[in-house]
Amino acid sequence: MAGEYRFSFGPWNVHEGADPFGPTVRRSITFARKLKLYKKLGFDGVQFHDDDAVPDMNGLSPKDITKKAKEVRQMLVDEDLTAEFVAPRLWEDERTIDGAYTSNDKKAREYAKDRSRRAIDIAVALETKLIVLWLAREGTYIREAKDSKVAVDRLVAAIDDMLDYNPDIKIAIEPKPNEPMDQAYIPTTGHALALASLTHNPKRVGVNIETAHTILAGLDPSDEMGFALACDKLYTVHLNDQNGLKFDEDKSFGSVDLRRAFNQVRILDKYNYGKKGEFVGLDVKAMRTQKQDAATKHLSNSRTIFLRLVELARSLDERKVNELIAARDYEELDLLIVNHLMGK
Ligand code: GLO
Ligand code: MG
Repeated sequence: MAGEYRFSFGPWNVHEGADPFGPTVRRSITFARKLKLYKKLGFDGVQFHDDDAVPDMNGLSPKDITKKAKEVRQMLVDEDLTAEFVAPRLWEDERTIDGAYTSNDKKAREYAKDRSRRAIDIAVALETKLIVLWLAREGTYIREAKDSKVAVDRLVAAIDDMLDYNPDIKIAIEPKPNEPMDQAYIPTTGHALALASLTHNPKRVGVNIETAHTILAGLDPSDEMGFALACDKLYTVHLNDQNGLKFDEDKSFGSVDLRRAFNQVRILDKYNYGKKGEFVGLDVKAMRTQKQDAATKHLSNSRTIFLRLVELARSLDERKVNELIAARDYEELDLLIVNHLMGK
C-alpha cells in the first residue's frame, strides 16, 4: 500500500527549532545531508522553496540560477528523488515587508513578479511543473492599510504573469487565514478557487490544502479536500495537525485528532488522490524539545499514521455505514467510527 502513495516534504521540515521566543536548539543539517534522509524515512519527493534549491538567488543572473538549479536536479537524480514543486519565497526580503504581489509599493510588486519568474525557471530546471503559492504577507495588520478589491486584482495579475511566462506550469495556491498577517486575503479553498477562476487560465490553477490552515480558518480539512476534489483542483496537500486556534503548529499528522486525520485519508483514498501523480505532501515540524538525532521522527511518524489510516479507511464496514445513514442513526454511526478507530 505504501507503494500506491508517494510522500514528500520540504527541507524546512528538518529544522533547528528556533521560535519567535528563543534561538535554535539543534545544529543545522546541510541540504545535501537532508537529501540523504528522504529515502530512509520513506519519502520520494522533495518540496522546494526557490532558494532552498538556489540560495542567495537575488544576487544571481537568471542564467546562473538555472545553472545552479540543474546541479540540484542532478543531486536529486543521484538520490533517486523527484522535485514535487517549487514555491517562490516572497516573505523574507526587505522589499516585501508589507506584502509581495499586494504591496502598496510598485517596486515591491515588480520584485515579486520577477522573483516568481525565477522560481519558475528553477522548477523547469528541477523538472517539475508545479508551483506552490503560499501568500504569506498578502494581507493586512489593520483593515485600512490596503484596498482588498485592488489586492485581489493584483493577485490575479501576478498569477496571470506566471501563467503567461510558462505555458506548462500549474499553480497550487496554499490558503491560510492568518499568520504572519492578522488577516490574509486568500484564507480558504473557496477563496483560492474563486481567485483561480479570475485568471487567464483557470484550468492551470488549483490548491494545496494544508490541514492546520483549514483548522485555523475554523473549517474541516476533509471537507475542504472534498470541495477541491469535486472541482478537480486538489493539486497537492500539506498534511499535519493543529491543536485548536493558536499559532500554526505543524504537528505530526493525526497526532491531535485521529478522527479528523482518518476523514482526510478516507476522502483522499476514496477519490483516488495520488493516481494522477499527486504526492502526499507533509508540512510538519519536530517539537522544539527533540534532540538532534531524533528530529526526523515527526516525518516518518506522519507517514506511518497516514498508511495505518489508509488501512482503517479501507477496512471500514461501508455496508454498515450505509445502513446507518439510511436509518439516519448517526449516534450509532458515531460509535461505529470511534470503535473502528479503537480497533474494536
Ligand atoms: C506556512 C506554510 C509554509 C508553506 C511553504 C511552501 O504556514 O505552510 O510552510 O507551505 O512555505 O510554500
Ligand atoms: Mg504549508
